[in-house]
Amino acid sequence: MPELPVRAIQVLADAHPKPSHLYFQYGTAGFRTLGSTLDSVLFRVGILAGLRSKRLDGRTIGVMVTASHNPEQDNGVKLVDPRGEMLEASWEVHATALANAPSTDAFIEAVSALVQSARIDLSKPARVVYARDTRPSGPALISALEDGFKALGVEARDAGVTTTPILHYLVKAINTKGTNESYGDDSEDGYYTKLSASFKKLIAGKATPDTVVIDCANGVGAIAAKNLQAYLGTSIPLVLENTDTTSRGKLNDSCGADYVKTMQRLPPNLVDVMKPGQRACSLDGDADRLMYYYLDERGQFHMLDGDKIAALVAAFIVEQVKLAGLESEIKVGVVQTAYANGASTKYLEERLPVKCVSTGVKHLHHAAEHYSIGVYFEANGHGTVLFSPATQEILTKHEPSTPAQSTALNHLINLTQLINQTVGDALSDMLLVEVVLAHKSYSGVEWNSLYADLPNRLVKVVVGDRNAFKTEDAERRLVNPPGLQEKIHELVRRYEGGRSFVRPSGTEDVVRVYAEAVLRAQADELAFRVAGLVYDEAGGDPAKRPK
Ligand code: G16
Repeated sequence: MPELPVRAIQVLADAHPKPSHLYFQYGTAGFRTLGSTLDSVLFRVGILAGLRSKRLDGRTIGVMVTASHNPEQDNGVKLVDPRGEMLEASWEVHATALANAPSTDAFIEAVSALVQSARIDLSKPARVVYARDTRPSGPALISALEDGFKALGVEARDAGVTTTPILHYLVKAINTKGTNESYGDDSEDGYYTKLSASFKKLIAGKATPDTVVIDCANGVGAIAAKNLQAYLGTSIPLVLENTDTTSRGKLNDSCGADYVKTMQRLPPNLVDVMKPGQRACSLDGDADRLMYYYLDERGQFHMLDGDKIAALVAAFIVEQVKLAGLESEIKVGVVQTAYANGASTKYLEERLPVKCVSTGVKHLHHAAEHYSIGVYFEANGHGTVLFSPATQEILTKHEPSTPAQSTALNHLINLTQLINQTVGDALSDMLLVEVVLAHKSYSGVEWNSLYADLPNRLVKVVVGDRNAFKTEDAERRLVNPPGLQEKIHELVRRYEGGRSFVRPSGTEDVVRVYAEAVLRAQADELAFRVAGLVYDEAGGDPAKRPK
């Protein structure tokens, strides 16, 4: 039985010491904090990824180095399991334990303990594919990660600078290669070919979509969008904005999906670019989130967020399932989080089953797997559609009895190719939205009028210890600090259509407060009053109280 390469780990681990004063937590989207503090974490994740692969008989694990929508100085790392999904929850605990071992010796002990407890056969191969976004701290962190691979003897494939969804695609494509579940060629070319070919089939015979402006957040999405544009050719005119991936300080700065969603306004530099009625969308820093919007004739901004995307896409899929004559066999459902606008939940619940789960793609993804076709989107624009294996089989075997059924069946099959089912993918989702709009002959205006959003406000509160805030019921109720939920209830009752909840962020050191109400001023007031309660509870400085 081979032993752990203790000596190699020791030498290299000593070169990547853990900062003694920091605690790292594998949260909603992996480890995420200031890039300059993550060197030891990346080294250790290199080893952890190798062990995970050995545990899974040498299947390929993905490692993505990114901090997505966070500021440029942040960075992070997340692991991707063989089917292209987020790391299994039980291993998040191992990740946190390894990252926090205080010394090289303690780290080696933690690794040995993991090998024993998870019954890892060290004779198995370890295979990893890894990538990073465009952050300046990326190259140094990648080299720490590579030292981790070296220490354990991992066969590592460098996917270079690419988007999170492309890395997820590669992981699944590598692990399904040569099987009858093949997800596509395991290369970026395979990804672009799959998306563009299915898009072209889906819009064949429809009017060419109007020009779409894409705000690339000055991140890696700019590179991928440019590549995709070449594959799409003239099938859809795209104008790429915020594509500066090299100047310091530009990433996610006054642009990108998170800026648009939280500020509820256009990135300032698009003001002169967009024409009335024209559709535009924003990607985030690693291109897994998508936010659509347009300006009306009066120049007023209208946002089409993840909830609106879910409504548009779910209704279209339900319609195609019916047209294909598969209504009794294929059940479509939607998964949302507490951030979903109340109006969207009402709209969807009148049409199909809807489930609410905690924030974090992994929660939505798992819940969506329970439907034949599960549509999941977070309001922030992160989401996708999952077709269960049984559904995919029905689609390939079903024999349509009319030409109309045959057309709808082909649309559904092409959708399974267009949609990146491993994780939310801004570029794949953008093409999906454009397909549905082309089929329905909708502009942004018709899409937006599916339902009217309740005015809402999201506020961040900086507190001493966000872990003091604990929630239940899919984060809709606070159980700690004691008594605070009652005070929130008391406030909410005074607002017509009022709803508010408080939860600790898993990616930033803040507590988030969401509120909605029938009137804009009331939603704002409710959010700031609840934020005030949170701030007081956390013993914050009265001078910095949210107002
Ligand atoms: C990540 C997660 C999302 C989550 C978001 C915000 O997104 O993948 O599921 O909604 O963080 O999480 P929190 O409110 O806990 O900070 P991304 O795009 O940053 O990877």
